[in-house]
Amino acid sequence: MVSESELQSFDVIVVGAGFGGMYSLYRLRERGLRVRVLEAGTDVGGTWYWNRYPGARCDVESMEYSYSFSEELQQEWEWTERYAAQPEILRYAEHVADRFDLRKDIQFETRVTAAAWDEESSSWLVRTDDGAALRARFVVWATGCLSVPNVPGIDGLDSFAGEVYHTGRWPHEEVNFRGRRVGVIGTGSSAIQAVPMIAEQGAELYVFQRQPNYSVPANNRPLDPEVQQSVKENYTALREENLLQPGGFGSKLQRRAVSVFDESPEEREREFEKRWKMGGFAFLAGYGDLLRDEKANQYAADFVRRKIHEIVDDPELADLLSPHHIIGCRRLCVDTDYYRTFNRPNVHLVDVSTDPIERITPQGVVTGGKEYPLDDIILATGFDAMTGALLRIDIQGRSGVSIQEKWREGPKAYLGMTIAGFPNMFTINGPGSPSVLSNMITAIEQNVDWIDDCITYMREKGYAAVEAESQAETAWADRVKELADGFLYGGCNSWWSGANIEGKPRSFMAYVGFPDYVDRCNEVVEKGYAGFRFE
Ligand code: FAD
Ligand code: N01
Repeated sequence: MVSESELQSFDVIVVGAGFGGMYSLYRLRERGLRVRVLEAGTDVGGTWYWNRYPGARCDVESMEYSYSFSEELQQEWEWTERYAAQPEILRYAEHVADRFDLRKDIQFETRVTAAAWDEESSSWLVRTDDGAALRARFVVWATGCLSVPNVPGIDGLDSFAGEVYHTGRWPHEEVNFRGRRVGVIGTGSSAIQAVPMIAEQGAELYVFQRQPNYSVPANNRPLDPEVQQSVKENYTALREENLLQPGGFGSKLQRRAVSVFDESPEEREREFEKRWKMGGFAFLAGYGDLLRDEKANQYAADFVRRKIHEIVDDPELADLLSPHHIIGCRRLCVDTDYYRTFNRPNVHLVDVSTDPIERITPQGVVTGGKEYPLDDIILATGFDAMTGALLRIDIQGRSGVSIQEKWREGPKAYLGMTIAGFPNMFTINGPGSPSVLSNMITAIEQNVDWIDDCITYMREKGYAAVEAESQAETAWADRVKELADGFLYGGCNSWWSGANIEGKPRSFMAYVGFPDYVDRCNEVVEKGYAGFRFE
C-alpha cells in the first residue's frame, strides 16, 4: 500500500493517448500544468494504433483529418493520399509525439481501472492495472468513442481451432490470408474496407452479413502535390470554413440546402451521379432534406441500390447486398471496390439475416444448419461505442456514486464534456458532443481548448472544483434529443444509439450540428460558465 505522501501527484491525469489525449497533453502542458497521460497500448495513436486491419483508412480527407493547432505541423506534414491509410495516420501521430516531445509524459501499457473523487482534497485518486495509484486535481477521459471492441457472444467462439482476429485489435505483424479460408463476420465500415483487400490476397472469403449497409465510393487517389500545396497556402481559410460545416469538415463538398422535391428526376439523377463520382460524404450533401425527410431519403437510397445492381453481376446477390433502411441513419460507409469484390469467384456472401450464426465449431461457422469450414475468423463486429470505455472503469464521483449508476438509463453529460456529480472531470468527444458526427480531430481540438480555458479560469479565480449542475445537464440532454429528433437518426438500429450492444440503453448519443455546439459552448463561457458550480 502506497502512503499518501508517496503518491505521484499531478495537476491533470489524461487517460488515453489517441488524438484526444495527445492534444490534451500538449495544450495543458503548455499552460504549465503537470500532466500525466495513461495509455493501455504501447504507443500513441489510439484508433490508428489498434485498427491495423488491411484497408483501414480515414474517410474524412487527410488534409482535413489532421490537427490544426500548429501551423508548422500542418505545413511540414505531407499526406500521400486523398484519404490516408492507417499506417500513414499512425506515422503522423508518432510524428506529432516526437515533434512535441509528448512521450516523456505518457505512461504506456497502463490501463486505468478506477478513479474516485476525494471530497476532502478536491482531487481524484486514479488506480491502474499495475496496482499503482496517482492523484490529480483534474481527470480528462480521452478514452475514445470507438475503442472497446464488441466481441459477439456467439456459442463456441473460444473453441475455434484457427485464428480469430478483431478489426479493432489487429496484430502488429502482417497477416497474410493467401490460400486460406477466411470468414468475415459483419458488414459495417471496417468489413467494407477489409473485404476487398483480403479478397485480393487470394483468400477464399466468406462474408457473413446480418444487415447490409450503404456504401459510397471513396474515389481515393494519390494526393496531387500541387493540390496539397495550394491547400497549405490557404490552410487557415479552409479550417475556418470547415468550422462552419455541420460536421466541422467538408467545406469542399459543395453542400446544398435544396430539397430533392424541387428538382426534376433528371436533375436529381445528375446530382447523385456527380456526387457518387466525387466520392465520400459529398453523396449526402447534395440536398438539405435527405436526412430529415424519409421520402426525400428514399431517392438517395434508391440511387445507391441501383448502383449496387449495376456493379454486382448476379442480381440475386445484388438484392442481398442492398440495404432497405434509411440511408445515413446508420453511419454511411465509404469504400474502394466493396460491391465489385462480390463478382470475384473467391468471395461468397452468406446471408445470416434470417438464420443467425448458430455457433462456431473448431472447424468453422454454423448457420442455417450448414457448417462453413474456415482457417481464420475476422470479427468486424464493431465497438461498444461512445460509453463503453468509461463504463468499464470504476469511476466514483461525489458520495461514491458510480458512473454506471449515473448512466443506467443512458448517458448524460453537460456540453458532452462534464457530468453532474463528477467534479473536475472532463470527457473528450463524450456523449452529447458532436463527436462521431464530426471530423473528430476538429471536435477534439474544440473540446480540449474549452477544457483548457475552463481550467485556466479556475486557476485565475482560485477555484478548487468545478461541476455541472444537474438541471443544466438535463436541459442539455433534452436539447441533444430534440436536435436528433429533427433528423432521421432514430429510424434504425445503430451503434451510435446503443443498439448493437445487448441491454444498452437506447438514445442517440451525438449532438447534431457542430457550429451550433461550438456557439453554445462559447455562450456558456460568456455567461460566466452558466450551468456550472465552482467551489
Ligand atoms: P482513440 O483514438 O480511440 O484513443 C483512445 C485511447 O484511450 C486508446 O488508445 C485506448 O487504448 C485508450 N484507453 C481507453 N480506455 C483506457 C483505459 N481505461 N486506460 C488506459 N487507456 C485507455 N473519425 C473521423 O473523424 N474521421 C475518420 O475518417 C475516421 N475514421 C475511422 C476509422 C476507423 C477504423 C475507426 C475505428 C474510427 C475512425 N474514426 C474517424 C473515429 C476515430 O476514433 C477518431 O477520429 C479519433 O481517432 C479518436 O481519437 P480519440 O483520442 O478520441 O480516441
Ligand atoms: O462496426 P459496425 P465497424 N452476427 O458496428 C455485425 C468507424 N469506422 O467496426 O448491422 C453477425 O458498424 C453487424 O451486423 P448488424 C465508423 O464510425 C470508420 O464496421 O448489427 N453479425 C455489423 O454489420 C464506423 O461506423 C471507418 O446486423 C454481427 C458489423 O458486425 C464505426 O467505426 C472504418 C454480429 C459491425 O459494424 C464502426 O464500424 C471503420 C453477430 N453476432 C470504422 N454482431 C472509416 O471508413 C455484430 N455483427 C473511416
